[in-house]
Amino acid sequence: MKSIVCIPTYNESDNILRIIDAIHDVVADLHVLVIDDGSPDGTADLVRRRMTTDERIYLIERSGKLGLGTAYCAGFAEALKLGYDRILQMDADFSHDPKELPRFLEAAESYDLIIGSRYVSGVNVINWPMSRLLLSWFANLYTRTITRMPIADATGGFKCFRSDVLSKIDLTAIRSNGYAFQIEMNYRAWRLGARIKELPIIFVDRVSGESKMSKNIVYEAAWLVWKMKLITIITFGKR
Ligand SMILES: Nc1nc2c(ncn2[C@@H]2O[C@H](COP(=O)(O)OP(=O)(O)O)[C@@H](O)[C@H]2O)c(=O)[nH]1
Ligand SMILES: [Mg+2]
Repeated sequence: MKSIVCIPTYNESDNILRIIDAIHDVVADLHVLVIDDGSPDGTADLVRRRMTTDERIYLIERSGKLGLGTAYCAGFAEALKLGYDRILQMDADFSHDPKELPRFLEAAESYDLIIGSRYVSGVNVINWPMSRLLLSWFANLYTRTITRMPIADATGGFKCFRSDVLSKIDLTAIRSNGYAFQIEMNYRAWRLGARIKELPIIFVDRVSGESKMSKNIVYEAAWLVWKMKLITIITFGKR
């Protein structure tokens, strides 16, 4: 089984090499694909330099900040093209603990989509302001209520797809970007009948660098949930 983890980056020069090292300390043969959006802080330069001595690392460089969703899609398409069987995703900022990676890989033996979940056993978020935690928690309640998708944490970004399911999702049709992107991918996988497993994880807010979260990301997700629901009703006549 060939596995790769996609890491989107925008101004992660404080984190990117440290996270790659931390990943390889845990799973030495896990390949890493960084998708950088022309970070002004030189994130891509650091990765490129490291690639000269480490064949486990790949880099996609895009011209500017084109958004998280399209960054993932570019990464997933490349990973599928390169023939990986398990395609993981995580953030560069240590909010997702690389020590969890073996659990994801093990779960991928029996599931098609594994989601690192902050809300599957209580609330496992450290150092977020209460306002952000409440927003995230209610966003998930909202998503679950409208879509009826049985996922406690549909907005998280620590996940693993088996390639057979990922390759059935039309990545070129995906337009959403922030939280909406995570919801849309889960929803599409779920509608395809993917076997989904939520693994409890602890999410720790970043220490270095800045968050790229914005209000628009929340509006986008709020609208997307209805859009997906309506498309499903129109296409399949199902609720
Ligand atoms: N390539 C790319 N990566 C991004 C973009 N926006 C955010 N990221 C990366 O996506 C991950 C999650 O973003 P972050 O700002 O930590 O979001 P938060 O944890 O929700 O506050 C980090 O690795 C960011 O560097 C983007 O527009 N393009
Ligand atoms: Mg973050």
